[in-house]
Amino acid sequence: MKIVKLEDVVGTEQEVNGGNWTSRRLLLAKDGMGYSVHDTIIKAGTETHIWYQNHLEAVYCIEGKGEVVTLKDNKVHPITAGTLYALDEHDEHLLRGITDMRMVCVFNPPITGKEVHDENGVYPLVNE
Ligand code: 9YT
Repeated sequence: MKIVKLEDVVGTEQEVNGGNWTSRRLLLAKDGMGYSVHDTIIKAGTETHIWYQNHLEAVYCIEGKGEVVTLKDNKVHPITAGTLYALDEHDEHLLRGITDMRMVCVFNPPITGKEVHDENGVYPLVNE
C-alpha cells in the first residue's frame, strides 16, 4: 500500500503551475492505479478553456466558489464546495474561479505528469 501526503508532493515535479491553476498530483500513471488523483487550486478571477478529448475527468469542489460553462449549450453551472462535475462526454468547457477553488480531480486514463494543455485546452495521450 502507498500513503501519499500533500506535503510530500508540494515543491516537487508533481506540483505543476498551469498559470490559472496549480495542480498537486497525488497519484499519476506511474502509480499503476488506472487513474490519477490531483488536488488542484483554481485561482480566483481566472477563466480556463479546457477540452479533455482523450481523458474522462471528475472534479469535486471541496473549497471555494466558481462556475463551469459547457460550450455545446452555453449553460453556466455554479460550483460550490460539495459539488462534483463529471466530464462524461469529454465536454468542452470554461472553468471560472470566482474565489480560489480547491478541487479533487480524477482522470481516466491517468495523467503521466508530462502533459501540457495545448491551444485547445486538450491534454494529449502520453504513453509511458
Ligand atoms: C479542474 C481541472 O481540470 N483543472 C486543470 C488542471 C488539472 N486538474 C491537472 O492537470 O491537474
